[in-house]
Amino acid sequence: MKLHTSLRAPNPRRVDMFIAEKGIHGIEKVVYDLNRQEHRSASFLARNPLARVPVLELDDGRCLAESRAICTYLEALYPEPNLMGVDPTERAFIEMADRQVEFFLLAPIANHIRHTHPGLAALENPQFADFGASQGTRMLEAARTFDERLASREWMAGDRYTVADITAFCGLEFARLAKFKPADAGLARLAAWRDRVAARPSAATA
Ligand SMILES: N[C@@H](CCC(=O)N[C@@H](CS)C(=O)NCC(=O)O)C(=O)O
Repeated sequence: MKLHTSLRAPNPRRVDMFIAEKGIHGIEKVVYDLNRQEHRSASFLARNPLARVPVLELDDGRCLAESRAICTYLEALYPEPNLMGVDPTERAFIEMADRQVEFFLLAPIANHIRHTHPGLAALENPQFADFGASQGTRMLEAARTFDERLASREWMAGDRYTVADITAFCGLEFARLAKFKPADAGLARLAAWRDRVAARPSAATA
């Protein structure tokens, strides 16, 4: 298998952390420089016409895009340690938590940065500053909601570390580009959770 990916981007990092947590070795990496538009080359578009990384190329040549789909595939191939649930109920609740952090936290963070940060101008053209600012507000609202949620649970999906923690962490770490840190925003539970995730060896992937 080959992972088509890039450095310092939140969705590729989700898959990197997932692979690290699983202890999977031997997946070759092909790294694209997004700022140089390498992911818009004909050879990459043949793998994902939506021009987005990551993409996992299977040994038979088929290409799997979408971070969560890649994680689902790897979870099936490498069931231990389990990160996506062991029975129908747990799987559904972890998926719920993962989708919530993806759509309500990671997405506004990404939109906020893409539309306000000069470093992302090459990818998001044109940038809409007002939209970017409104997404910053959404990011803060979601961060507060997840901070409150962590009053009654240790991890995003409940009492154990799962894929939802990886998704939320990759989003929040990307938010540092916008100088957003849970601790600075007075979100003590989210900050403590972030430090718990950051302490895991898988967080060293970037
Ligand atoms: N829904 C996709 C999103 C992938 C995505 O947006 N990737 C970004 C990097 S984090 C990208 O490829 N950006 C390139 C661009 O915007 O042109 C997933 O979960 O993998």
